[in-house]
Amino acid sequence: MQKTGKSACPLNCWDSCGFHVTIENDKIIKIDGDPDHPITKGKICGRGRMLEARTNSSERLLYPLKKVNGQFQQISWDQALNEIAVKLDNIKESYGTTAVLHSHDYANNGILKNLDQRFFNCYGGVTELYGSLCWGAGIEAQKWDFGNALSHEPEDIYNSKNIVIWGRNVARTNMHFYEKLLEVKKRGAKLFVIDPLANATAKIANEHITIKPGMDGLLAAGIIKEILRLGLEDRHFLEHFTYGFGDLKKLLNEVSLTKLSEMTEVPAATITRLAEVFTDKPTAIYMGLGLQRYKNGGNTIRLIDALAAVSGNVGIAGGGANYANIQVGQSFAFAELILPNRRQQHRQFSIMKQAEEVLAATDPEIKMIIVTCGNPLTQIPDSTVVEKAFTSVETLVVIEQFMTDTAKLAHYVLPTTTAFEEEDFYYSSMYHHYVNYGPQLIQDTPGEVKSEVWIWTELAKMLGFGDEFAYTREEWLNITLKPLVAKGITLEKLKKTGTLELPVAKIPWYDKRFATPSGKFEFTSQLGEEKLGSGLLTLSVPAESKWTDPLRAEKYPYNLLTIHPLRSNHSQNYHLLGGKVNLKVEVARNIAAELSLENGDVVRVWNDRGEVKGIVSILTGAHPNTINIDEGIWRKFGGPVNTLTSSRPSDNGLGSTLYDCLVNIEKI
Ligand SMILES: Nc1nc2c(c(=O)[nH]1)N[C@H]1C(S)=C(S)[C@@H](COP(=O)(O)OP(=O)(O)OC[C@H]3O[C@@H](n4cnc5c(=O)[nH]c(N)nc54)[C@H](O)[C@@H]3O)O[C@H]1N2
Ligand SMILES: Nc1nc2c(c(=O)[nH]1)N[C@H]1C(S)=C(S)[C@@H](COP(=O)(O)OP(=O)(O)OC[C@H]3O[C@@H](n4cnc5c(=O)[nH]c(N)nc54)[C@H](O)[C@@H]3O)O[C@H]1N2
Ligand code: SF4
Ligand SMILES: [Mo]
Repeated sequence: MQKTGKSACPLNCWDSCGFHVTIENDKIIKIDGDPDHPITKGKICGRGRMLEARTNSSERLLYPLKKVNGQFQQISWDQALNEIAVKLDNIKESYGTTAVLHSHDYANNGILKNLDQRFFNCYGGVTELYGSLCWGAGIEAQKWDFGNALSHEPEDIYNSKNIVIWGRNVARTNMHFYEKLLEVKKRGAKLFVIDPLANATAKIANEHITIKPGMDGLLAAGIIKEILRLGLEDRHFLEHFTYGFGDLKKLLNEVSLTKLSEMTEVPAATITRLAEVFTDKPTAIYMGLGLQRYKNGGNTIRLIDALAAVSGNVGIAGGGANYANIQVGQSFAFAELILPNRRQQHRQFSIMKQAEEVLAATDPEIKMIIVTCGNPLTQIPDSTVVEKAFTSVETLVVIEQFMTDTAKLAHYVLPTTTAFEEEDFYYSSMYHHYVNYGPQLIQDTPGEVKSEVWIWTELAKMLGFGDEFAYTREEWLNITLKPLVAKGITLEKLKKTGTLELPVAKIPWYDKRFATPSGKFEFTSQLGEEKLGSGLLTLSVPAESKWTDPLRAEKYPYNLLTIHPLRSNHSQNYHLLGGKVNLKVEVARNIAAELSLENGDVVRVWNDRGEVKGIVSILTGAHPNTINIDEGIWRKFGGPVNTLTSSRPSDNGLGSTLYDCLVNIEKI
């Protein structure tokens, strides 16, 4: 018998969609959008639909595995967890708990996925990761400028006269925002896209401005310079609500528009025209995460924030420097869930540099790595070093749904449930502010897969802190919702409606009271000063460019972007696409012309970190000297592209520099 139920997409994505799932005989048959969801309104993408294939796939991991003499053998849960618990106990005794590294990312947006942190804190505190491959540089930047990284509610787009999509691949990565862009454009709003690639969003724009990768901060500086020259700045805002504007003016006086145009490779006349666009208010900026994955990423976002401030687009309807919406995640009771105070020892590795840090660690050495919700072999920069590090430890435990490149290296692989096999709620701090409920729709889970909540609970019992895990799912979910109950958000209501609006600011900073030390928008950041010795804005450029490293730029003359794939969420869907997956090397026209490359040619792309081979596809409208290879590709399909990328952290230490990468290319 068929029945349908509401659920939600668990994937790490801007959109956080509501689902309508069809089930027959305890099996997922089909996934559609939930038409009642206020934001996603019944539409979902192929990655969401593919969760059906993900759940029903014959390639799923169904039993605990242990590697014996280089081969995986099926073992019982009892054996797997007992052996892991004994190792954890011994490590604690002999080396201290920080000899364990918890390597994770955010492959699943369920709130209870964070219970891994509770487990490690109660164990005594392990080596944890700090920073983010994804958006770390920009989040930190906005904390310096505004005090937090907040976005306007999705409906506010209807108030914008001009919309600038700055390095966000909306049509591909944020489909419901794309729908809105089509709508507001029809109503007369003007759309500008600033991006080195002529992506599908650029195709619907009134104007597409291509730029040399990593140079967006300088473009923002140029636009501010022109706004000031033309006398178009918002003097009232600058005078009353900002701090450090004099420092910015001084910085801009040091550089000419001609120089900024030369470095950004954006014509000076375009920069002047953009000054008029930004001051023809309200103009909204929607930044993507691509533009901050550079050495200068934090400073880039800060200069774009500064542009929003100088042009008077901060805290007004239809404006905003929209980047992320951290207030969504900040709504829940995290500390009660993860118990940070329980840890007795503590060590942190940078997420970008975790491999190098594992290899270098001495006090104590890393004896065990436990991987949750992540696939470091494909997703972390400089894969050669990642592989070396992850094969160097005595014990690697990977909790997974599939035999990924990372799982292949493990000593123990623990098979876990998919979203529809456990109850949770889902949210994303990227775009909209609704939390979605995901019930357990499948009762009889395949093979011996277990939820992570079960895994942590059992391990906690074995290690003597079972009390900290003696809660039902309902109780766990209620703990996280505690701060919201007074505002009418309860689990009961969420179960009934499937989605609830969180009580967050819809037009951030409308009262012009900022969460910075000065209470103002800070062009010169006091937090930056305190943390890194200087909070001044700079005219910094990427680490791999002709301006910073001419020798490298001569050897490796092309900028490599590794943007997010259309049909996969990172590495999660490639193996489910059916047919052969090829590594596509997209090259700007000028590269094809210079090297006589044609569509379909097989090429080698390399630098001093590694190489990949793939098939040429020539891009129209891309900025000269730009190459793109989509990220997430498994080794068996020709990846990982992170063989080429650098683990260097961003300027403020908290972001990756995945797109700050020079390469060479040749036909083979
Ligand atoms: N289909 C799909 N959707 C996804 C994901 C996925 O894997 N697949 N992943 C989700 C996740 S986790 C994230 S973080 C988001 C990311 O969402 P986006 O920010 O939209 O995507 P990215 O691929 O990170 O960034 C790519 C965009 O930035 C541009 N870009 C790169 N460098 C520069 C630059 O220097 N300047 C400018 N102006 N633009 C630049 C690229 O050309 C591209 O258009 O997407 C989410 N949605
Ligand atoms: N070169 C390059 N590298 C990048 C990026 C880029 O743009 N370019 N983007 C970066 C960004 S923005 C991000 S967010 C990261 C994402 O990096 P990851 O989060 O590591 O990537 P995913 O492929 O989404 O997921 C990793 C694994 O989690 C597993 N998984 C799914 N659900 C669950 C679950 O519930 N429990 C457990 N234990 N496992 C689960 C999946 O099977 C998958 O193998 O990649 C980063 N890496
Ligand atoms: S991946 Fe994103 S757009 Fe696709 S269904 Fe999930 S939340 Fe929606
Ligand atoms: Mo991400």
